[in-house]
Amino acid sequence: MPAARGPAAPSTELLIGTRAPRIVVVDDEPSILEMMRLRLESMGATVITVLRGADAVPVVRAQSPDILLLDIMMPDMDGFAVIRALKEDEVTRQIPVIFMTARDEVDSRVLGLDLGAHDYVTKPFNTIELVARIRAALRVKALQDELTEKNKMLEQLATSDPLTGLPNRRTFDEQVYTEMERARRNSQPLSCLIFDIDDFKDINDVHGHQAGDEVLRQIGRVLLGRKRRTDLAARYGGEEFVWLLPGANQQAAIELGDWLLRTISEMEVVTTPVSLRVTVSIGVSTYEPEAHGDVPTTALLQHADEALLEAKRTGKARVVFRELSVLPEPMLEELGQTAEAEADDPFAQSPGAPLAGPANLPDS
Ligand code: GH3
Ligand code: MG
Ligand code: MG
Repeated sequence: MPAARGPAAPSTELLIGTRAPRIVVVDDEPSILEMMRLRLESMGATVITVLRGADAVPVVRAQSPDILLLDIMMPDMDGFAVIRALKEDEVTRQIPVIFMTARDEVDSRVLGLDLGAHDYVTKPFNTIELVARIRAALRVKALQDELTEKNKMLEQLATSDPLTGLPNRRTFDEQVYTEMERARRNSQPLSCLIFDIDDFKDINDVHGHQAGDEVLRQIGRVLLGRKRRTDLAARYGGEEFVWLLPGANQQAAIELGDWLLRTISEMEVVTTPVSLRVTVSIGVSTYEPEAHGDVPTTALLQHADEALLEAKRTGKARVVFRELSVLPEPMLEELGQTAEAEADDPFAQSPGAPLAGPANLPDS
């Protein structure tokens, strides 16, 4: 469909910096398409022409042009229907649309603008006016793209940890909620590992903060290298990490905890002037929807954290599993309210929640 031929010496009137803008032109009249192609290509644009209204949406989706020039009156699918479809789609919503209409009707212009068109031009075209309007639309598109890019960066900053590149606590707290819901719906287990570097303060004190940072980065790489696509591994706090395992039952989670314990303790962290070794303490808990029913969203992490404290208390460098407690209905309600009130602190101990005894694991 697109043809890359152009006149020998194209002008640069439409260039965005040094980039040729991509323009899709939709019209049911072949002679108009051809004329637009020649004109716009001669000004430095890359032009894709579409003869049928019904083809416009898929072509725009596939080509993601900088702007769309759209005829209104077309037999199979008119321009209004096309713009409606484009505005409904997240991916194509931002692309500025300029309506082209032969008719001098105010009504259809108004409707077009109301449907989200950026502008309109009237056939037959005055070239100078056409170019000015296209340039204005391209400027808007460039600003929008810049804004989208910046928003992406802000989103990245707000949701991930710059040192390790892992998602941060905020992301984890949001995701754990979704994953608990999903586990419940699908009657699938959901496990959680939370671990903390042992005596990390000493490492900073003895070897310096840079060395400590390198330990954190290397642990981040271990997690990124091993985690499954559906897992969520995050840096939860200073030297604390969490790993959420959809589909993993108690046994699978404990095995992974053992693997993590071994891998980290065998890992050599190369820093100048020395290489270091660290150990971690790991707390594990598993939510089995069929056994535990509706528990508060915070319960899984809370029990894993209890297990982590237990691991620290009993000598560090170990994995401890803690069974999620099954609560009678009235207590659940109470706990539900408590969990909501203390949503900011998922570690908050809920009053009156009896916890099952820790099931300690064979040392590895
Ligand atoms: P425990 O075995 O009980 O966990 O003892 P610990 O020394 O690891 O724990 P503590 O809470 O006393 O100290 C944690 C240390 O982690 C203190 C803090 O300065 C350090 N830390 C937190 N965030 C970072 C970081 O981003 N980089 C570095 N280098 N250190 C950090
Ligand atoms: Mg027409
Ligand atoms: Mg620590």
